[in-house]
Amino acid sequence: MTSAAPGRKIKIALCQIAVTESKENNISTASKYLHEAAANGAQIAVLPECWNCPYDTSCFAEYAEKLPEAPHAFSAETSSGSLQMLRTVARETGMMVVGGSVPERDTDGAVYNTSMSVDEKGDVVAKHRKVHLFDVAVPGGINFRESDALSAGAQITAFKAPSIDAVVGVGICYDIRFPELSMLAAREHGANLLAFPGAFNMTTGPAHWELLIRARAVDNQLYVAACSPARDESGSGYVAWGHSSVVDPWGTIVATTDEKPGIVYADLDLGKVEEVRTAIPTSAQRRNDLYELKLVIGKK
Ligand SMILES: *[C@@H]1O[C@H](CO)[C@@H](O)[C@H](O)[C@H]1NC(C)=O
Ligand SMILES: *[C@@H]1O[C@H](CO)[C@@H](O)[C@H](O)[C@H]1NC(C)=O
Ligand SMILES: CC(=O)N[C@H]1CO[C@H](CO)[C@@H](O)[C@@H]1O
Repeated sequence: MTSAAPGRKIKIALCQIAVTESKENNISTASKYLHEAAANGAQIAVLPECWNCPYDTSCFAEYAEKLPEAPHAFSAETSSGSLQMLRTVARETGMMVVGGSVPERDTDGAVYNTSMSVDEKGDVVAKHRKVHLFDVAVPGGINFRESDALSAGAQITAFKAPSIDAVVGVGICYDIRFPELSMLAAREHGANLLAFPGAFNMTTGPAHWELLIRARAVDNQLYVAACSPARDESGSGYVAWGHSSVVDPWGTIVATTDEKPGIVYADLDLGKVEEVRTAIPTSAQRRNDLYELKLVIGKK
């Protein structure tokens, strides 16, 4: 388990960008936000879910790109324009980036909702394919089936970020509703920070967004950073709640925002993770003789 020196602060930035139908423009917007975050001293930045593409299952296949497996060393050329931007900006600025999520097309044609994380050298250090797909059919209400357009990932994802003393767990949106994923990132991988690119809507946002971020932070005693796209009420598309937020291991909201485009900054004191875990030692007092939680696949 990583333990940062007490008082060791790192700066995180959540880029709450407005996503439009033009992939090229979205890529250049994200690049602009990331440069601004780095110029303001962020050591790690998070992009929203689905930051290069409208959040609409009919768009996923069209916008999907081929993405390499992690780890993958920096190279000046990558077939994915979205990933190339992430790794170029990371390398130029020396800032780590949890690259939100984008639609990924696998060699067999399957499309995944995938988050690429790159370190400050531009190397891909983690790739998370959304594990829990969002399928709902409310009688007389909404009908949204991600599994019509996407395939599910099969791994819990976390990566070591030695330059900031962090182990970062990554989940995408709906993944935050499944406490097991966060618990395993914390317990099996030693995460002290969880990053969730997410796009809750105008019903689930006010009801559950903050609650779930705080819940995952408290039950795992670590930092949680959740990054949403900005709200766009101009068209017929998906309306995101916004409110990108960072919560500390005590459950306190350390930084948040409204629905507008912008960057949320927070100073994380990773020493606080150990402090809270010592004060309320739930991790040492588990009754593993009564219950069990274990990774079935994918332990690294
Ligand atoms: C990933 O899944 C979410 C639903 O939680 C969806 O809104 C989003 O558009 C998907 N993103 C991509 C890039 O496929
Ligand atoms: C948001 O999603 C929930 C859960 O699927 C659904 O019940 C609700 O109607 C949606 N709200 C809006 C405003 O689309
Ligand atoms: C936030 C932002 O600047 N988004 C850009 C995404 O791309 C569109 C064009 O399709 C621009 O108009 C937006 O400004």
